[in-house]
Amino acid sequence: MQCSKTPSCVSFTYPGSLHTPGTCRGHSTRHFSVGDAQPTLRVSTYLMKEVEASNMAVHRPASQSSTRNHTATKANDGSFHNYATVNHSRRFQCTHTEAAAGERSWWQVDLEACYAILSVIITARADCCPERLHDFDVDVYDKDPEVYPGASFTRCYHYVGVMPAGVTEELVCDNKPIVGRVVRITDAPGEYLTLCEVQVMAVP
Ligand SMILES: [Ca+2]
Repeated sequence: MQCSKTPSCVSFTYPGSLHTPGTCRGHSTRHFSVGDAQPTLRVSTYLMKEVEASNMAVHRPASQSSTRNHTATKANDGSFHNYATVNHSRRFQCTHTEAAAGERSWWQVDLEACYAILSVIITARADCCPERLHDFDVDVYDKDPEVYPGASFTRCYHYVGVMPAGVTEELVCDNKPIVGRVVRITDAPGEYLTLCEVQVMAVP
């Protein structure tokens, strides 16, 4: 399935400028230019519906490159616990892949429909080894790259350096909004990938 690249009704809450009022499927809308306030963005015009982005990832199908005891669903279960152990219960709260030299571990979520994706919010592990999550990519696909190897993607964000332990950080997509349905996070080579929660902020 291909996602339409020209959504007629999208909305976001980032800076920009409002233009002519209009309507879209019965909703009051305005044309909205992206890029006026942030000149590094590509300038595009969309017809806006007055809704805010919300997290579309929670409880959607998630998978990862490999599993070291802790499943991919831990990163979109709606829980923001970011410790491997809570009160010494040994109940791991986050995902965990294997690691292999030269291989890039990944985690992904299928939103099960096309959305206009504005940002991805990542909650990092707090109790150990933050250095494993660094220089990673956040990419948006029209279709599941597990099923369609080599599927094209649009890069939402390239994170430079190490994500600090335990933080929850919003990564606003470059050239937003990006229309797609699968969001994949791919770590630097040779690392175990652990994510405690991933929110995909998007609108239909
Ligand atoms: Ca979680």
